[in-house]
Amino acid sequence: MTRLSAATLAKVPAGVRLPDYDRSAVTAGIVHLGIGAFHRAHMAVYVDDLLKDNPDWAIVGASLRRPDTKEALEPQDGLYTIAVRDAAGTHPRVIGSILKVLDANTQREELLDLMASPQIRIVSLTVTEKGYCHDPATGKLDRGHPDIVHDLANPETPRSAPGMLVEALYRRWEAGTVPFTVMSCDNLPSNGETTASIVFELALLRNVDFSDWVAELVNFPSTMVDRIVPSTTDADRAMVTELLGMEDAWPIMTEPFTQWVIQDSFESRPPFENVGATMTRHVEQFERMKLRMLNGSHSTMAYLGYLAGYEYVSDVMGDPDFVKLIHGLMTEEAMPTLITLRKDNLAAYRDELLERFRNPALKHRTWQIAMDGSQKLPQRLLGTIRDRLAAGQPFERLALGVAAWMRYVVGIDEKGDNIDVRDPLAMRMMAIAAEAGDDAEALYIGLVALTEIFGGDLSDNQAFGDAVVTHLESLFEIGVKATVAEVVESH
Ligand code: CS2
Repeated sequence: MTRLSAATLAKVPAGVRLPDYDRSAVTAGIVHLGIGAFHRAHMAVYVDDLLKDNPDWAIVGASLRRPDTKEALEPQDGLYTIAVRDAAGTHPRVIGSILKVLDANTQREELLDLMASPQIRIVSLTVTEKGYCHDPATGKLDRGHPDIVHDLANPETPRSAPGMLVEALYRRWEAGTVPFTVMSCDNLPSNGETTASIVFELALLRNVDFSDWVAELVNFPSTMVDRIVPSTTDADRAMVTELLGMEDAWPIMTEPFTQWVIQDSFESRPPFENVGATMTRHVEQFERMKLRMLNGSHSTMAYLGYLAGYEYVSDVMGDPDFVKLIHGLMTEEAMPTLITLRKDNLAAYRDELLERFRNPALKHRTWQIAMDGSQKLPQRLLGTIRDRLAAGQPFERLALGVAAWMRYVVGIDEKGDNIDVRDPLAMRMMAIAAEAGDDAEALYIGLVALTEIFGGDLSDNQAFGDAVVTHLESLFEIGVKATVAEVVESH
């Protein structure tokens, strides 16, 4: 079967939107580390909209872990389809903004050389929470992380994303080239500052003068990124192939909604505001709103929903008790902590989120969201809980989210089947769970001692412990659905 590529693009049926610029005339201005589905449904689409008027801002992507994206996109000359889906239908569009994908493991020199060249003015990242090799509770570099240990010993052949940034910046410093802007697009709190402190610490361990240059000249704008992007399935691939009349090995399914808020602190950039991004000096409040409302709800739905047997977020939204729980979590517990935002804006944001979660065409698996909970909990639920505790206010639903995570990482569901728990701390968490058995208190004590998640403060907090253990006992004794029903009834 014909495959989507530069040569076959003209044969794509009318009705599928195509790049509106001459791809052979665009050049790369951005290197993107972590060329996963999210980036291709988000930033790459904004850049696709930019290229007609700003042809020197295309993207070269790099995959740091697996070569699968490169292998799929290479025969397609970087072209792929995004299928925007909701109840009203599917809208396919071919994206052309990614010129090339490099595999960091086998093409490291080529990648570092490109990152060091003056033509690259932005290096952006979606390497997921764990890709920052940091301590999620404090945001500081984890010097004991195996990839960081490797990169400290072998700075010229780095493996980690922070190590790649530092080596490329070092080469620019040595060559007298102005630095690129580092733009994190991951769901971390203050992602610019967090990245800056990690990169700066690594740079300092490399060379003091170089670290001064980094501190003085490198921009690390924070961003808030938002678009729901489920993993692509074989059925999705078949659907897109049918729509295109030719094969696309790596299409992306996503929703109509998209949002990008960027801290307006750097000059060498394309006019992102012309293609729908919001440039602002106050990105933190958007980030916090999104992490606490969208992602906090997502994680809570993921753990509870998975255990209750709901495969997709839209299934969870079909259960009225779960909807009440999530509505209450946002309205009563998260929104009051977002004091810099107007209440009516927040209520509208909440309602829009509930609508997005309901999207029946988006097969967003609870298992997918459940991944890497140890890296996600701090910014999604624990920060909100800290604020509630400090204000002396209740946080019952948030505590249920944390308890559901603890129940989930035990690795056995309510039917006695194994759960495929994916998390950098999975081995440690499962050992803790094996020791605790179904003793809720022992499980809590074991898990809360992971201070890289809970910090020293929550580990020692009696009110936090009481709230989580009460829910955990209930999850073990009466199960998820009955626990959720009891919690929503009590309000
Ligand atoms: C999700 C996010 O997988 C997850 O953890 O909560 O990927 C979420 O879909 C995005 O942040 C939406 O912008």
